[in-house]
Amino acid sequence: MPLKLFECDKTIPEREKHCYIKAPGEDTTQYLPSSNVPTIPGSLSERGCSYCGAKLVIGGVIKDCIQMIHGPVGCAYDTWHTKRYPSDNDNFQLKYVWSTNLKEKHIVFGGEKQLKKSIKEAFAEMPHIKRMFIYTTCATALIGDDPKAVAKEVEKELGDVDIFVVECPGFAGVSQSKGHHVLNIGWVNEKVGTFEPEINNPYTINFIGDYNIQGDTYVLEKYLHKMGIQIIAHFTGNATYDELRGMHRAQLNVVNCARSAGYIANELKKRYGIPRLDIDSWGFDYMAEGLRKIGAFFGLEDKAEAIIAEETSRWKPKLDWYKERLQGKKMCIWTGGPRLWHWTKAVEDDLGVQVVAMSSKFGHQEDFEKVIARGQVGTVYIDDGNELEFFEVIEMMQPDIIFTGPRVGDLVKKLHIPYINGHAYHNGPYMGFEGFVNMARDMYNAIYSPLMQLAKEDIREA
Ligand code: CFM
Repeated sequence: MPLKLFECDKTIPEREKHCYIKAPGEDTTQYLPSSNVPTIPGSLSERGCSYCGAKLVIGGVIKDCIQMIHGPVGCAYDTWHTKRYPSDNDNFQLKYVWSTNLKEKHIVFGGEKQLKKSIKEAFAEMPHIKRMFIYTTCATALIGDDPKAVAKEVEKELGDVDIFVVECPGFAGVSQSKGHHVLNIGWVNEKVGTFEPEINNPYTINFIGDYNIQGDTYVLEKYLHKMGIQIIAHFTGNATYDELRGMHRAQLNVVNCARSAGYIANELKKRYGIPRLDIDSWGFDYMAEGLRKIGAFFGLEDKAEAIIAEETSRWKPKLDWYKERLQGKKMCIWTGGPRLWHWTKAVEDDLGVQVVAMSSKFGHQEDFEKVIARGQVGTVYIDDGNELEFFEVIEMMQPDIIFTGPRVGDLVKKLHIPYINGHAYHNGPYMGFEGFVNMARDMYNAIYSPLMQLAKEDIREA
C-alpha cells in the first residue's frame, strides 16, 4: 500500500507517490514508488548532480588519466577524501585534481581559451600521462563552450595524447543517474573499438559496474583469475583508459551494477554481439551463484566450484560467528539504488538481519522492481527520501544500524544509532566472501560498540 509519511504540518502531499510499504499478498508491481523523476520542490533531496554521476562515480576511477573539470573550482571538490577507490597505480587518480578554475570574466567572454591552456599545462606537468577526461559543468554548458573542439585541437597539436569529453553538466538530468548514462554511451560511441587489447587466454570477459570501492575489484579479479579468465576491461575499477577502449574484444560482459553501467553492456551486445550476464557480488550465496553462472558460460564449472569450496571453508566460520550475534537485528539501507537489491536478501540469508527500510536516491523502476521482489513484507521503500522522512522512519522502525552516506549518517549518529558508510564502506572491501565478512564485522562493531551503549545511557539520563 502507498505509505503516507509525515502526519505533520510539513507534509508534501506529492511525496506519497514515492513511499511504499509492502503488504502481504499484494501485487507489488502496482505499487512501485515513483522514481527517476525530478525532486519535488521543498523536499531536501540527498541526490547528487548529473556531472557527479559521470565524474565521481565512473570516470574518476580510471587510474592513468588526467581528469580535467571545466568549470568553477568548486565542481572539483570530490577527490581523495570523499570517494575511496584505490588503484595499483599508486592511487594516482585520487591524489590530483584538475580544474580550469573559471572566473567571472570567463563566464562573460567564454572559457575555451582557458580550457586549452589548462589542458596543455596539465599534460606538461604530468609528462608520463597521455590520457585525459574533460567534463563540462553547469557553468560551461550554459555559456556554450565547445570542449570537444578544443580537445581535438590539442590532440592535433600534441600528437601523442587521447582525450575523452563528457558533456553532462549538473543540470542534464534529475540525478547522478543521468551522468552514468551519458558517460556509458559517449564511451561506447567514441572510444570502444579504437584500441586492440592483447589476448592471451581462451576465456575473456569485461567486468562491468564495479568501481573498486576499498579494493572490491581486487577480490573479484582474484576469483576470476583463479578460474583462468582474462579480464579485458574492468569498467571502471582499477582500469586504464586504453583497456576500456578494447572492450569490444571480450566474449562476455559480466555486470554487477546494472544501474550505472547496464547501458554500456547493452550497447556492447547490440553492436558487437557480446552477451550480458548479471551477477550480485555481495554476499556468500550471491557470490557463489555469480561464479557458477560465469563458470557455466565457459564450461569452467569445476573451477568455479573449487573456488567456492575453498572460500567458503575459509570464511564461513567467521561469517557464522557474526551471524549468531547479528541475527534479528534491524537494518536500513539508504544509498543510491542498486545496493538496496544487492544487499537486502544477502544480509537476510547470510546474516539473519532484517532490512526494515530502504531509500534509493536515483534508482529507476527496474531497481524498485528488484528491491521490492527481494525485500520483505512490512519494509518501507522510499524514492529520493528526505531528512524528515528519514527521522520518521527511524521512529517507526527503530533500526539497530543504518547504511547510508556521510550526510544522513551524521544526523543518524546524533540520534546515537550506529551508521556505516554504505557508499565508500568503513573497512572494506565488502564484495566476495571475505568482503561480506568485513561487512558483518563492521556491523557487529558498530552495533556492539561500548561507546554507543554509553551514549544511549547518556540520553536516558538526560
Ligand atoms: Fe552502482 Fe555504485 Fe550504486 Fe552507483 Fe553511487 Fe556508489 Fe551507490 Mo554511492 S555505481 S549505483 S552512483 S553501486 S556512488 S559505487 S554507493 S550511490 S548504490
